[in-house]
Amino acid sequence: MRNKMKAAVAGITAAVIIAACSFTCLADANQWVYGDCNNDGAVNISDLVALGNHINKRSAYDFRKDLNGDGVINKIDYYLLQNLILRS
Ligand SMILES: [Ca+2]
Ligand SMILES: [Ca+2]
Repeated sequence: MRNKMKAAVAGITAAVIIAACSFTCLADANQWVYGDCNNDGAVNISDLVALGNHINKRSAYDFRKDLNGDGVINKIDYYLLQNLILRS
């Protein structure tokens, strides 16, 4: 009974380690900076211009420009980004 318990704990531990490693690898491969609308790795006035152009052209949805994550890209996201840049 104890051997089965030890084997179960070892299996669960291995699964947790593998899952943690996979998550870390995915996080590194998909690094994205909140507010980086033009995907250049920095958050600055260029992102505000990109977001403004996106709103004016009503371009296709892009998760990078949806700062509040409500599924819509609009002036609220623009103000959020504006505040983010002003505070940095
Ligand atoms: Ca950027
Ligand atoms: Ca939004």
